[in-house]
Amino acid sequence: MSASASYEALSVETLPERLKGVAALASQVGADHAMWQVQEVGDGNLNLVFIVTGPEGKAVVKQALPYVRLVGDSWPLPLYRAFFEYHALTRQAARAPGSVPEIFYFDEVQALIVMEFLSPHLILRRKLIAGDRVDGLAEFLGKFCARTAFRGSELSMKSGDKKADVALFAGNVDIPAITEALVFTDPYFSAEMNHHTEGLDPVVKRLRSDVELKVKVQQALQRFVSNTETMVHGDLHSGSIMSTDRESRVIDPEFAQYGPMGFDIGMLCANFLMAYFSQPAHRGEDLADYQEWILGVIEEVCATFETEFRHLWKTKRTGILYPACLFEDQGHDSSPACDAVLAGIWRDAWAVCGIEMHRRCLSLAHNADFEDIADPAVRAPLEARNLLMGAELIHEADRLTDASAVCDIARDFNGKDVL
Ligand code: SR1
Ligand code: MG
Repeated sequence: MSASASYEALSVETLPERLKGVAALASQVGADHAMWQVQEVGDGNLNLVFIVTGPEGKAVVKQALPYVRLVGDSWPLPLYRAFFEYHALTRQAARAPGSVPEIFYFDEVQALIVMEFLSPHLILRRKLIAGDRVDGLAEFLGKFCARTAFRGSELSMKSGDKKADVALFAGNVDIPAITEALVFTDPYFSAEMNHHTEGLDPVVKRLRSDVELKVKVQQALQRFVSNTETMVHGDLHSGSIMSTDRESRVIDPEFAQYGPMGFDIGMLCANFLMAYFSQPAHRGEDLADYQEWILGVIEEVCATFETEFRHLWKTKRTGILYPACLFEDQGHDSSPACDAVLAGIWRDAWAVCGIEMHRRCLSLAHNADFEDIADPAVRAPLEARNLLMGAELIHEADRLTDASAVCDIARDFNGKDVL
């Protein structure tokens, strides 16, 4: 495919002919493109995702569409998001080695990335709905969040490099705008694309009339748009993680931007909490055990994040922030400064966590954890627990001591009839 050809969406039929000249793809699957079998497997909200199978192996071809797939061409979306996804993947690979799929090829004009086919990995959200456990999941995710948060900030980066990267990612305008609207704004009024489960009206009314809550959410949005602390994945939910029974990778960073260090871990914990609250509709006898396993993952993700962040603080603090010349070199302990930075991260994280719990039940893009529950009479009370806990997290974000306190709140809501 010529690099100068104008953009054209691929199809199962056209892909072999159009990509036969991409050596990086041929070297993965085999050179004879007549032998390639192509499946389109994209189940996300935005893109085309093809699995190409050839005599020598498999690869994934991900291509952006010029509109939001979930909605259709009435909602145009720039192709340049593939550029930011590609650059985010290269940074995540450098900052948290082994955490993302290997990238073989990027074509900016065609907005496509050829990457490693992960097998036998499945989307984590599907595994959580099925009741599967993943060894090492919490340690992997805690380290991913801590390493990308720390190494994408001036705690680690040279000031000039950080500024250049912030400037580069500032070009990713329309994708973060989706988050600004769908995550931080739409849940709190009757926005056009919103929908929620029948029966939830009293809870929705309560949230939308809570002015203090709306102020706290707007404060979180203000930090999201103006605080360029680190490069965040920007959409780190259980649909952006692929796992086997013992190995995981993070995918899909097209929402990457420079933002608050607590954003990713907050969104991630929200998705585990939604998995937790939805379990009564998915499990039988093993319900209590499995729910406790999920809470254990949340606690371990957060504990690993703290341990890894403190370790990086002690051993890799090479940036302009909290330099050794002001602390260790003068015989002054910098741990209280690290404690204060972590306290700010958790404050942001728990607010984002509550907001994500709201948007997945009230805004446009819901999640399968709840959506797969066919009966609204079963779904609504589970979503209500989730929504009210989300509000408590937003209100209490400054005061929450740690993840075990958050898990205790979840246990409390899980035992209540709130609708
Ligand atoms: C219109 S895009 C809706 C959602 O899908 C993505 O995965 C993000 O979560 C976004 O908010
Ligand atoms: Mg995605």
